[in-house]
Amino acid sequence: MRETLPFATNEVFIGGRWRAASGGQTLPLANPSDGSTLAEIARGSADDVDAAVAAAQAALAGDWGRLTAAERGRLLATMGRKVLEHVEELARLEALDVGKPLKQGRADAVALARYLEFYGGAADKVMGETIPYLNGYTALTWREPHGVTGHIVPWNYPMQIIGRSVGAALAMGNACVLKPAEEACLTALAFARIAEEAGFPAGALNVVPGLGEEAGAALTAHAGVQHLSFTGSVATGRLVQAAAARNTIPVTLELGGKSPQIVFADADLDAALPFLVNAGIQNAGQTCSAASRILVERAVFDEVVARMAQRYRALRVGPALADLDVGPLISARQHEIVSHYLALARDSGLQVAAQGEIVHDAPAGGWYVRPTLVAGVPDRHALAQEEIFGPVQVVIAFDGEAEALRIANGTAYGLVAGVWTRDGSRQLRMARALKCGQVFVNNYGAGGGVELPFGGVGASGHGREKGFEALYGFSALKTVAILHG
Ligand code: TXE
Repeated sequence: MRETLPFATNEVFIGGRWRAASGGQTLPLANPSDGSTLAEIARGSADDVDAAVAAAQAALAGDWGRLTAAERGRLLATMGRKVLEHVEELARLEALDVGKPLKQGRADAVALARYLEFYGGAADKVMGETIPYLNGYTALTWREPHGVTGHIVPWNYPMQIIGRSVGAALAMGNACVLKPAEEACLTALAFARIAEEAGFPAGALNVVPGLGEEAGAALTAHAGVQHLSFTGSVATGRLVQAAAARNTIPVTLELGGKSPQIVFADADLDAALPFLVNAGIQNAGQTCSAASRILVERAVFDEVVARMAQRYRALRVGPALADLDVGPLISARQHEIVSHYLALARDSGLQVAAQGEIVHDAPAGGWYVRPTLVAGVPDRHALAQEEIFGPVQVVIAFDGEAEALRIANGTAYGLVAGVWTRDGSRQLRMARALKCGQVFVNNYGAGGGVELPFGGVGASGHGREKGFEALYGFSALKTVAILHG
């Protein structure tokens, strides 16, 4: 179904101007809820990336570079207020584009506003130090922007990921070139329009939609870029890191995970149950920090599986605007990947404990899958090791703390973990021993936590975004030692 969109979608935004991509080419943007074409977007080229980097450099040398930290913060705060005024419009765009239920789109728009408020408020609070040094010296540090920062964003949470990376980079005074995903980039374009309205100087933010191997690769290879921030797959993350190495620039990689929630027998199961399931099916499981593995102590294994299964059977899957529990997957390719794992579960004789239902009037062309709970999965099985990126959770039994840790730490990834136990000493022991970037105790924040530093270890990547910590990542520390006698 053709939807009416509030602005022209087939342009790049460079140096404060909207125009067609340099080659004049466009790409179709699919609507995951019915497979139709939602819009045409610009197919940005290497020439467009060149122009965007030049515009960012000009902004740094000009009006943008001259602003004080407080002025940058005020612009971000203004943008945050404008996002809040446009929550419904942004939520609808994100829902149509990504296929997520409207309520999730709304939550993402509010999270974007929070990032802008947070980084707006933080912009003028990044302090240096004075360092006791030799007699006759004053030594001090301050933080400077890297310069031009490149931001490669995936399709699963465009608003949130733009907020956490571009928001922090702008707060520190960098000029940004944003390459949204070819599968979903409407809210990246809306973000640029809101930045314009808020009064950001031309070139502070540039948006070049296009294919990963074209605009994306051109941005990562560009010698005029001083920092790269990438969220996406492990395979592409490695390419981005290799490109960054060729230009010897820092790179932040957030590459997803296979995050566990660990349920001990003494846990408050009533409190845990909603978190166990929601963190697996939120955004149709297409969440970097999805809790795709549920590890359960054997004494309560059957009870937890039965109670999770009950919730799964109540899940309704349908088009984004119907605003049910779960929407479609982003693309035919993602549908194939998830279907492959479901077939593998059947072929390996694994026990499907429960599935949700696709509503009978879901459009035939949409990429829907039934949310699926698979119980009693051996911890070395592919379903328990590989990121599926769909509404599929595996439940694994364990005996005691040591085995829980061995299984939890036993994948290539290490992004987030959840621990459910009433034992305070165990909470701390587990939090210390888990190999990952974030641990939630008696709660779990899939995709959330504007204030909380976030990032992975191992195949989940490195560098930290979100929270105050991101401001350090998006700046370089300079030390100054003055001999004054
Ligand atoms: O990722 P890609 P895809 C995982 C998830 C999913 C798989 C594949 O498991 O099934 O990755 O998804 C840009 N140089 N995650 O194919 O390719 C691309 O245009 C520079 C987890 O969508 O990594 C897009 O903007 N850029 C993840 C972005 O990279 C390139 C979220 C992500 O695309 C490029 C998404 C190149 N050569 C997928 N090739 C998470 N961590 O949350 C592509 N891109």
